[in-house]
Amino acid sequence: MNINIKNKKLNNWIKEVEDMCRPDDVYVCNGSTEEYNLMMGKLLASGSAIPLKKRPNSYLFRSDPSDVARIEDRTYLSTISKDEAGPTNNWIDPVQLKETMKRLYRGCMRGRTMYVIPFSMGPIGSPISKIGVEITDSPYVVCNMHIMTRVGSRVLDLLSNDGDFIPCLHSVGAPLPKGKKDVQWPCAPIEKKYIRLFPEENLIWSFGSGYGGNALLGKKCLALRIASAIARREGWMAEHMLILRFISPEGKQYHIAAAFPSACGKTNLAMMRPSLKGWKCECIGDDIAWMKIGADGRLHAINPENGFFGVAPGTSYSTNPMAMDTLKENVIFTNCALTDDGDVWWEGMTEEEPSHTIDWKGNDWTPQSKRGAAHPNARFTAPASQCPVICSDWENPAGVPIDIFIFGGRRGSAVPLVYEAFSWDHGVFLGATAASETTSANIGAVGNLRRDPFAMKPFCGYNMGDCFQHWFDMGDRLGNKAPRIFYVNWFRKSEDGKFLWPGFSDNSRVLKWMCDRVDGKVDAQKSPIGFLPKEGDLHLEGVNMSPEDMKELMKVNPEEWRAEIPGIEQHFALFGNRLPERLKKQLKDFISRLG
Ligand code: OXD
Ligand code: MN
Repeated sequence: MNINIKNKKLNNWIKEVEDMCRPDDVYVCNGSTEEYNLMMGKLLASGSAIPLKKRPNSYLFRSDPSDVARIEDRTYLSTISKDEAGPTNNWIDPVQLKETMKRLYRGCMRGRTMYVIPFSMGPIGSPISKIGVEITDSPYVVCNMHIMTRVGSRVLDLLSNDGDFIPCLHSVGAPLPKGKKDVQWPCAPIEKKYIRLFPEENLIWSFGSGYGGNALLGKKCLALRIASAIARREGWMAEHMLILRFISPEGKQYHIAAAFPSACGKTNLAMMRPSLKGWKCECIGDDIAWMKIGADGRLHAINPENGFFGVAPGTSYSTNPMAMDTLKENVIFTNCALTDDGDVWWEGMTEEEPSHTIDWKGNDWTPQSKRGAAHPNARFTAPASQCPVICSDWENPAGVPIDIFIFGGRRGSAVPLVYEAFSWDHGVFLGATAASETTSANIGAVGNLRRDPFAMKPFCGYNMGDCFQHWFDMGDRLGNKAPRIFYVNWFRKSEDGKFLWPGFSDNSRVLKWMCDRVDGKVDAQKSPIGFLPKEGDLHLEGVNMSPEDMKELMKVNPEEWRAEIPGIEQHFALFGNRLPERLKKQLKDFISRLG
C-alpha cells in the first residue's frame, strides 16, 4: 500500500476486502492531477481510452454492449425486513444475497490493482458533506470519481484515526488471469451483476458493472439511496433534483429545484440560456440536491457532486450551449461515436451528420447505417467548475434557499405545459403520482409509462410510503416558508406526433410565470389538476407557435385525467398501511374536482 492510513475502521476494511478479493496490489488515491494522468496512462496503454485530438485532455471509452446503463432490475435494497424496502425496491433475503455476493467477490480482483478512493460528497469539511471510501478495481472508475466527487488526501486527514465514512465496494467482476491481455471494458455477465445497498448499515456493494451509477458509487448509491435514508432519519432531504438560480432583469434571485426522471432534461434546464430578455440562469447542480432547513426556517440546498455525468445524445449548441462549452476539455466520454478527425459525435449534436464515424461498438458507421452512432445513453463526465454559467455559490456550504420545486416527466399526452399545486399537500400528491415514459438511462424497455414518485423510484433508500410521509413532515416544519410546488411537461405532442412546445431556452418563460406566482404578481386559473396560467401571463412573444397549438399544449381534458385514476389507485394500493391518510384525501379531492 502506497500511503499509511491512520483510520482504524478504514484499515480494517481494506484488509478485509483485500483478503476476500485478492488483488495484485493496493493503491490509495490522493486525488492529484498526476494520479489522474497515471490512471489515464494505464487506460491508454490497455487500449481502453481513446485520446481525442479535438479536445485537450479528453478521452473516449466504449463499454461492453451488456453494460450501457443503470441496472434497476439488479439493484437490491438489503434491509432486514422486506417491508422497510417497500414495494418500489427489489429485495432479496439479505443473508442469502450476502452469501451469493461474497462468493462472487472471492478472488475477483486477481491480476488487478485494488484502488482505495477517499471522497467527499459536498465540499470537503462542510458540515452537510458526507465522506465515502470507494474500493474499486477499475482505473476508469478512479478517473470518473476524480471528476464527479472531491477525491483526496484531505479526506483521509479529515477521517483521522476514528472518523466515520460510508464504505462503497466495487468490482468489475473480471479477474485477469496472468499473462492474459485485458479486454477494453472488463465487466461480468448480466446475471452476475449486482448493486446492493444496506441503508441500515450505511454500506454499498456493487459487482460486475463498470458503468455510471452502477460503478461511480458516490452518485446514485451514496448521494441518493443511502443519503435519502439518512436524510429521513435526520430530518432533511436527498432528492433527484437539479438546482438553478434564476435571476430577473432587476437582479432578483430565485432558486429552483426540479425533479425529473433520468434523461428527461435536468442538465438542459440546469444550464439554460433564457430566451426571455434580461433573465439569467446559473447552474448549481444538474442531478442531486441535499436540502436542510436553515436557521431562517427556509429549505437550503447544496449539490453534493463535483461534476456532471450527463446524457450526450441530444446535447448541442442549440439545445444546451453551456453544456457544449463545458465539454471543450478535460472530459471523459463514454459510448459516443468517434469522428474521422478525432472528435466525439452523437445524434443531435450537429445539424448535419458526419459522413462517417466509428460507432460506440467500434464499427464503421455512415448516415445510411440503420443503427445509432452513439448509444442513446452515451455520457460525458465533466468538471462542474468548467460550466460557463456555474453559480458563484455552487460550493457554498450554506446552500441556497429554495423558492420553487418542480416535478415533471415525459408525457406525450394529457399533462399541460405547466400548472401549480393548490397547497403543499397537493404538491406532495403531484410528486407522489408523477409518471413518465421510461428512457434508456436504465436497461429495459423505453417509452413505457411508469409512476416515478419524486423521480426517486430507482433511488429511494427506504419504503416509498414513508417517503410520502417524510414530504408531509418536511412541509409541516417549513410551514409558510415551504417552496411553492409546480408540475411541468415539456414533451406534450400534437395529434400528428410532434412536440408542441419548443422547450430549452423557452422554458425560461415557464420559470418566469412561476416566479410571478411566488411574488403574487399574477393570478391563476383554477382547474381540476391545479392552477393554470391565465391567458397572457405566460410571456410568449417570439415563440414560434400557433394559438391552436398553445391551446392544445395547455388543455386539461377531464376525460383523460379520469382515465389516470385507476393507475393512481393501483399505485397507491401498493403501499398498504404506509400510505399517508393525507394522500388518500388528496386523491379523493382530485376525483371530486374532476366530477
Ligand atoms: C443519472 C441517471 O445518471 O439518473 O443521473 O441515470
Ligand atoms: Mn440522475
